[in-house]
Amino acid sequence: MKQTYKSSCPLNCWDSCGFEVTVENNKVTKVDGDKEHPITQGKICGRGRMLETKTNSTDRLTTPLKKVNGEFIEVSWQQALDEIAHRMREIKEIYGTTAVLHSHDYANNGLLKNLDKRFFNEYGGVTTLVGSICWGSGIEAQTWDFGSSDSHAAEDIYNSKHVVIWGRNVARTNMHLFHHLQQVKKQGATITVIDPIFNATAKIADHYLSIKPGMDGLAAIGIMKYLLQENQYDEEFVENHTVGFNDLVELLEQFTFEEITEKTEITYESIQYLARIYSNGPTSTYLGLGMQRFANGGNTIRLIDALIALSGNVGVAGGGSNFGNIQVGKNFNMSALTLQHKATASRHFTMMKQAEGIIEAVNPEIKMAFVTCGNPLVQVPDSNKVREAFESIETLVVVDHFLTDTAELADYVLPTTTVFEEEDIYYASMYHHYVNYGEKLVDPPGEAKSDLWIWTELAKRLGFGEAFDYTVDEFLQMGIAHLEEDGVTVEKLKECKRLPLPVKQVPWDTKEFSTPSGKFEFTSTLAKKKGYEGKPLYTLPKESRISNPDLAKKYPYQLLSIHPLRSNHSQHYLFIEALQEVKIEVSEDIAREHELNEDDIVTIFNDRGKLTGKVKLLKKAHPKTINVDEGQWHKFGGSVNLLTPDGNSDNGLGSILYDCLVNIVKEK
Ligand SMILES: Nc1nc2c(c(=O)[nH]1)N[C@H]1C(S)=C(S)[C@@H](COP(=O)(O)OP(=O)(O)OC[C@H]3O[C@@H](n4cnc5c(=O)[nH]c(N)nc54)[C@H](O)[C@@H]3O)O[C@H]1N2
Ligand SMILES: Nc1nc2c(c(=O)[nH]1)N[C@H]1C(S)=C(S)[C@@H](COP(=O)(O)OP(=O)(O)OC[C@H]3O[C@@H](n4cnc5c(=O)[nH]c(N)nc54)[C@H](O)[C@@H]3O)O[C@H]1N2
Ligand code: SF4
Ligand SMILES: [Mo]
Repeated sequence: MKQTYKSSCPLNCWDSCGFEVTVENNKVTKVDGDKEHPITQGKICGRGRMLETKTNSTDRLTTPLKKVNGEFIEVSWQQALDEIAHRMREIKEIYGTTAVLHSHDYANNGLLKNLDKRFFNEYGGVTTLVGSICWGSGIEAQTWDFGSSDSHAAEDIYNSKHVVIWGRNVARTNMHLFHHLQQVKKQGATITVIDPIFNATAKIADHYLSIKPGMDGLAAIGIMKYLLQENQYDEEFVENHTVGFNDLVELLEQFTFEEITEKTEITYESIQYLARIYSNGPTSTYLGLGMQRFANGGNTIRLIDALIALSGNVGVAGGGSNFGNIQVGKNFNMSALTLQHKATASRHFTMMKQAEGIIEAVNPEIKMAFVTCGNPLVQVPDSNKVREAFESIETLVVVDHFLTDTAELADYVLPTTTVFEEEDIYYASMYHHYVNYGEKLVDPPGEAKSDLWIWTELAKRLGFGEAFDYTVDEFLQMGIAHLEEDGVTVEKLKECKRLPLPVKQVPWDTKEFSTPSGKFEFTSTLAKKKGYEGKPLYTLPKESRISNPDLAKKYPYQLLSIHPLRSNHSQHYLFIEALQEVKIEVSEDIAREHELNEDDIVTIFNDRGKLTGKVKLLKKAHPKTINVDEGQWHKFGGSVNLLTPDGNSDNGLGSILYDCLVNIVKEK
C-alpha cells in the first residue's frame, strides 16, 4: 500500500523544510516538498530528497559493532550496552565523571536530540564542548550589539528597496531565501552580493563586489566613514537609541579611504555605491557565516551591525541585520529536557580545540568519549590532531547511521535511526519561525535504535532509568508545555504538522533592545563585563599578508572551505559517486601563475597538513583564493580540515576555519 505523510527535514540548514514522504510497504520510497508548508511551499533541495537514499542505503549500520584486535565484530545490544555502562560506572568511581567526554554537533534539528545532555547530566556531568564551530562569533557579536541575534520574518524582504547578501551563499545553502531574492528583484528591489567567490547568488545580483576574505569589517568602516562625511546617517536613531557613538567615530577617524581600499581590495566607487544603498533604504542585509570564521570574525559582524544601525536600517520593515534567528530556539524549555542542574561536576573544552583538550587533559585524563550527531574527524579543524586525539582515547563510542571516518576510530559503534524511523519535532534557529512535526513512518533496518532508546537503556543500567521513564509525547510536552497559550501544543502539532512560534516579525521595531542599556550598543556593556574592550574594533585575520607577511610569503593563498552544494557537510558524500574525489578550486590568477588547467592534479599544503585533488577553476573569484568544499571523507581523498587552524575567534568561541593560508604545487 502506498501512502503519503507530512514530515520534516532534520538537516542542519537555514530552511527547515516541510516534507511529504511516500511510504510503500514499510519503506520510504520518495521524499518531496510539502506544498502546504507556509514558508517552504513544496520546494526542497537534493539533500532533503536524498534522505530516502540515506534511509534505504545498504551501507546503513544495522547492528552494534565492537572493535576487537583492530577489527569490528557484530555484538548484541545487550553486550554493547552492558560493557559501555560497566565502563562508565568504573570511570565514575575511579576518575570521576569528567573523564568522559561528550563530543557532539547539530547534525539533526530534532528537539529530542537534546536528551543526550539529560543523560550525561544525570550521570553526574561530563566534559562537554562549548562554543560553536558554525556561528559562535556572529551570535556573540549580535548579542553584544542588539541583545540577541534575531532575523526578520522571511516575507519581510518584500518591504526592502535594496537587499545586500553579505557573505551568504544563498543559492546553495538557503534555497527559499534565493526564491525570494528572485521575486523581489522582479518587483524592482536591487540585489548586491559581497563575496570573494562569484557564486550562483552573485549571478543574479545587480551588483557583485569581490572582497579580500576577512576584510569585511574594514569595508563596513569605509562605508560608515563615507556616510558620516556626507552626513547621510540616521541622526535620530543614533541620538536616541544607541550608546558608544563617539567610540565609533574615533575608530572611523583612524582610517583613510586609501588604506581601506588597499586592504579590502575593493574600490572607492564600491564604497560610495554601498553607502548609497544603505542610506536609501529600507535595505535588508543577509549576513552569512563564512566571513565570521576568521580570527576577527566577531568584530567583523559587529562593524556590519554598526553600519546597518548607523544607516537607519535596524527595527524597520524591510531592513535588518539578518544573521541567526535565535528567538526561534528560545521558545523551547531546554532546561526541563536537559536537567543541567543534575550535573555536579563539569569541565569544558572549546569545540575547536577539542583535540588539544583530549590530548592535554589531566585530573582526570579523558578515558572515554561519546560522539553523537557529529563527525569530528572530518568537520573539526586540524584533522591530523583530531585523529591523534580520538585515537588516544581508551573507549570511544560513536552513535551514527554509517561507518564514518570518526566511527572507524571507535571501540563501539551504535547504529541509530533516521528521521523517518523516529518521532520528533524540528526547527532551525536560523531563518523562519515554524516548528515541524515528524512522525515515525517506517521501522528501522536490522537492529538500529533511536538515540533516545540508547540513552534510556544506558540510563537503566546506570541506575537513573526513571529520568528516561517518559513517552516521546511526554518528552515533547516537557519541551513545549509553556507554549499552550501561543497555540502550540503536541496535539495541535500532530494535527497541523507545522505551527508558527511566537517571535518578532521585525525585531527591535520598538527600538528597545535586549542589551543592558536597552539601546543598540556600538560599545558593548556585555563585552566589557566579560573582560573585552567593548568598543567597536578593527582587527585582522590571523593568517593574511597584512597581519603575517612572512607566513603569506610562504603560503600566499587564502584557503576557504565553504559548504558543499549537494551534501549537508559530510552526510551525502557516501551516496554521490561524483563527489568522492577532492576538488581544489583556484582563482584564475593562481591558475595562470601555476599554469594549471581543469583536472590537473595539485597539492595544497601548509604547516598543518596537505591535500591532493583535481583542479577546478573559480571564475571571477577574488585573486589568490582557493576553495575546497568541506565535508569530504578522508577515505575519499581527505577533508579540507587537514589544513585548517583550530584557533578560537575573537569572541563567542567561534571558529577560524577560513583564516587559513596555503601554497599549491602541481603534481606530475
Ligand atoms: N548545500 C548546503 N547547504 C547548507 C549546508 C551544507 O552543508 N550544504 N550547511 C548548513 C549550515 S550548518 C550552515 S552554517 C549554513 C552556512 O551558510 P552560508 O553562510 O551561506 O555558507 P558558508 O559556506 O558558510 O559561506 C558562505 C559564503 O561566505 C563566503 N565567504 C567566505 N569568506 C568570506 C569573507 O571573508 N567575506 C565575505 N563577504 N564572504 C566570505 C563564501 O565565499 C561563501 O559564498 O548553510 C546551511 N546550508
Ligand atoms: N573546513 C570547514 N569545516 C567546517 C565548516 C566549514 O565551513 N569549513 N562548517 C562547520 C559547520 S557550519 C558545521 S554546522 C559543522 C557540521 O559538522 P557535523 O555536524 O559534525 O557534520 P555532519 O556531516 O552534518 O554530521 C555529522 C554526523 O552526524 C550523523 N547524524 C545525522 N543525524 C544523526 C542522528 O539523528 N543521530 C546521530 N547520533 N547521528 C546523526 C551523520 O550521519 C554524520 O555522520 O561543520 C563545520 N566544519
Ligand atoms: S537540506 Fe535544507 S533546503 Fe534541503 S530539504 Fe532540508 S531543510 Fe530544505
Ligand atoms: Mo553550521
